[in-house]
Amino acid sequence: MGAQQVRERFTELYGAAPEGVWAAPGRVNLIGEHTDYNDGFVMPFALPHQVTAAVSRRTDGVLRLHSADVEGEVVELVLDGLAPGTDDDWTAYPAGVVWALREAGHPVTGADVHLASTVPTGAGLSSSAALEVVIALALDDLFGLDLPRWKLARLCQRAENVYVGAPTGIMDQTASACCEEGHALFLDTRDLSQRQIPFDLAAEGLRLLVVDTRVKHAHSGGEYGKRRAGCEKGAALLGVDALRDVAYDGLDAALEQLGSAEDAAEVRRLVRHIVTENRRVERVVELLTSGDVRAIGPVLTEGHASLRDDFRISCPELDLAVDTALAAGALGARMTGGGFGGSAIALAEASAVDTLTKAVEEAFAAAGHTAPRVFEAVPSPGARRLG
Ligand code: GAF
Repeated sequence: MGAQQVRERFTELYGAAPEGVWAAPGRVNLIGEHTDYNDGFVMPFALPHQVTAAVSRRTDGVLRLHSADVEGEVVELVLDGLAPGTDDDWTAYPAGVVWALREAGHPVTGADVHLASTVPTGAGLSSSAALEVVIALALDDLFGLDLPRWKLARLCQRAENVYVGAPTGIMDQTASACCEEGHALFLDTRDLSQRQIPFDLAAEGLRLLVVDTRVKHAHSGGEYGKRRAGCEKGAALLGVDALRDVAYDGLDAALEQLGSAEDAAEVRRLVRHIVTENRRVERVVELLTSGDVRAIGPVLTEGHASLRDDFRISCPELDLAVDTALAAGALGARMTGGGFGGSAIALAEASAVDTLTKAVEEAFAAAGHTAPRVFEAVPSPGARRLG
């Protein structure tokens, strides 16, 4: 939805024009899955799909929220009453950001907000991070906080971890806050150092397709937390701060150290995924910076096998999307995001896009799955003020 429409709706709802309009995008993760809470590497890029927010300041300690995407009236919350676990619907994300900003000592005294999103929800494309980041950026601007982008991302992550109660890492919020058009973001989640890696698919005659399987996922459910706990157990057993500290060359020794007991098998699989996935991110960075874009395909596909077999977070629809895309000529394909549903991505020659899309749609129909949503992902700008 355009900035003008969001501005007009805000004016209708609140009786005065907003002070400004901001946008923050969803993301696709190219490679580096579940590595972010292991201090590892990730490589997302921003989608053109975004959350747009019209916002004005208030001085009376009240937060008013309205979304074009959710039925219902304006929701009114008192800032002093905001506390983790008190909201269990979409308002927890913006309210959580306000809570996190205030808890960190930033003088936010209230706001009126109207939102509209084009990021599919529950599709593994970071609709919640986009919602958090657009609020954080708007309040940062309006209250003159002047926080660096990485810090806004950290506060949004805190909102999600503590206020909403989802034990996620830092990737999605940083992607939404820091990505740049035409680039993928190589992020070291240990020290948050970043490199913008040029990723201009069109110039190479390539396309990246997203297949939203329409299988909804949620990170506040138990499986994401179980994987995280398993990785932390692996790090503790290996005597390292985080699995990031297990070198690729030392993987065999680490797996041996974990032993072969039945109950060690799961931790061994998790460790193997994280260590090999960090290596895959480095590999993709090397290939992209040397201009060998097509060669990242097999690395992406290898990442899918690791998520399916070692991390065990794929599902039949994601596997079908990946297998069908590969059989129809994709250079590489993998699930993207947290898993247990959501989206897959496929890298393909521009000339193969129609065949591939048709093949995936037909395979889903034949398997009796809900029709997937297939679209092209173009590396787009990160969060910004629109007016
Ligand atoms: C979700 C989480 F929010 C991220 O922090 C990350 O762990 C991702 O799953 C898996 O890579 O999107």
